[in-house]
Amino acid sequence: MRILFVEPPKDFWFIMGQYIPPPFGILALAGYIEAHNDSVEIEVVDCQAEGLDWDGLRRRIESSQPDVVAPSGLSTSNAYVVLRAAELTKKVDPGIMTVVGGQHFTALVDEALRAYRCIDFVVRGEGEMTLSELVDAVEGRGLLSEVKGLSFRKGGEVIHNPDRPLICDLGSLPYPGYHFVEEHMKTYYFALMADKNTPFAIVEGSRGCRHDCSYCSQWGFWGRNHRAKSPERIADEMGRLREEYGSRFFWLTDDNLGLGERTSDLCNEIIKRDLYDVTWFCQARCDDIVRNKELLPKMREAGNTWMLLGLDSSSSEILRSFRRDGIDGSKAKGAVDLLRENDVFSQGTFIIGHRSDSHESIEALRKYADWADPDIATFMTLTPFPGTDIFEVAKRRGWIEDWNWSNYDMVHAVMPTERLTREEVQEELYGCYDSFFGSWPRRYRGIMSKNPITRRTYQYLARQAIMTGLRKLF
Ligand code: B12
Repeated sequence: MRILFVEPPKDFWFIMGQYIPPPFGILALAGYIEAHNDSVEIEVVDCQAEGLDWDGLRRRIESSQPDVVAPSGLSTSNAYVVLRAAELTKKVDPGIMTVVGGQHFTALVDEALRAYRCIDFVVRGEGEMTLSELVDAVEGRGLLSEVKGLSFRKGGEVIHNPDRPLICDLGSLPYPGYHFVEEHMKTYYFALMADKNTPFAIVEGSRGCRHDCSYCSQWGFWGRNHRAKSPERIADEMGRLREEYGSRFFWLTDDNLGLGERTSDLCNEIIKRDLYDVTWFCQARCDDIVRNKELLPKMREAGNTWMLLGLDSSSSEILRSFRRDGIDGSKAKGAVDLLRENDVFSQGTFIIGHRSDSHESIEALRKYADWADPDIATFMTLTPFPGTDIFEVAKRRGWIEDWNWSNYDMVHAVMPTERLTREEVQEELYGCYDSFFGSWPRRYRGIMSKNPITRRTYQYLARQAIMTGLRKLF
């Protein structure tokens, strides 16, 4: 059997500048299938890295003649490109099996299988074992009805097999299949976070999160039990990527690195391996940063140059309704200051469009962002991702005005608030970027900064790339 994993052509998220990311989700799956399904031949086509459009992808499917096409899921905003890849596959040959997965199709599995005949199978939740057993069943070594985590159509009916328990030990997973995209490894880059000439790779440190922020689809998908790879394993993955492909900038996928002993051990491992020229990005909570401030110099020494912090809101009611216990103004400001003292670039994210938001409350948020003063602020609209509590409430109460999944990228407003129309929320988002980055002292400080990341980021902003992108949304 031959499986073609596909990263379809799609737009990049302009807020973060220019980048080409490795399609980590399907590389993890490809690595697992290679290790567990001897009979399978694997190919990965990455349309971003190869510069392929839809016609190019059609030609690749034709020439590869796969038995199965499996497009990468990632986010709700990619739902249509996944469907388009499945549809294209069926046009090339209706006999090719299509399998989709990831957060969006897991949350809306029933609707997806009923509405889109181009999808044969949905793998719900964690993909590795379910896909592997699906392959076995299709090859006659098992029954479809016994593959946990699988949904499909049978006759006129949609069948949902029972859920699959999560893999207990992430260390048991094979190394991700980066060798399937070996020829592109020098093509992957993240211009702002490293630079265009620094090969970029994604390293998965853990799955799941112990927190349960109401807008986040992660904890519902992976569960609240946080499963982590060991520090040795993570550093080994970094080391191998460095050695085999020259990767020197890593994005750690952990939703919350949870600064503490594990992070300290990870830094020790990186330092021990003498990965002196690598840098890395992570996401962390500001309360953890403040609590573990003594760890920051070691993190910087180990190459951590950029940290993303969810600062969210200045309103304690909104923070409470997001279930952001432990986050407040003093932690936010404290964390940003500590990162600056330790020469780590801080990206603070803020959310507008809560049901209670008004022009005044968003103005207060702008002032808060200005005061907290992260190196960059990323303002986002509250987006009801399927699978979240917010989605369920918003759907039930009829708040969602825009059902175009491509717009679920947190820069399109898809819901109004009690006091603002959807268009006003969108206009306010523009106002937030304009107020933060329009500040001349901040721009001057950025462009003149000694820190190359800060300089690069503000040069990108100075070219008005974000503002132009945002304006085009109207
Ligand atoms: C790295 C990352 C990025 C990178 C790019 C990654 C890439 N590969 O292209 C960048 C920075 C570019 C990015 C951009 C965006 N991202 Co992002 N990103 C992540 C992050 C941190 C890690 C993704 C990852 O590799 N995870 C590990 C892999 C193994 O998990 P996975 O992809 O889910 O795949 C597993 C299963 O889902 C399933 N599966 C997935 N696809 C498929 C397909 C098949 C066929 C099968 C069988 C199974 C399957 O099997 C896999 C193995 O178990 C996640 C958070 C997280 N920790 O996962 C957010 C996350 C995916 N991003 C998110 C969002 C919203 C975005 C953006 C819209 C921007 C934004 N506002 O943040 C853009 C969209 C860009 C675009 N056009 O694609 C949200 C998605 C929420 C949602 N429900 O839609 C997440 C969950 C963050 C969050 N906490 O909310 N992102």
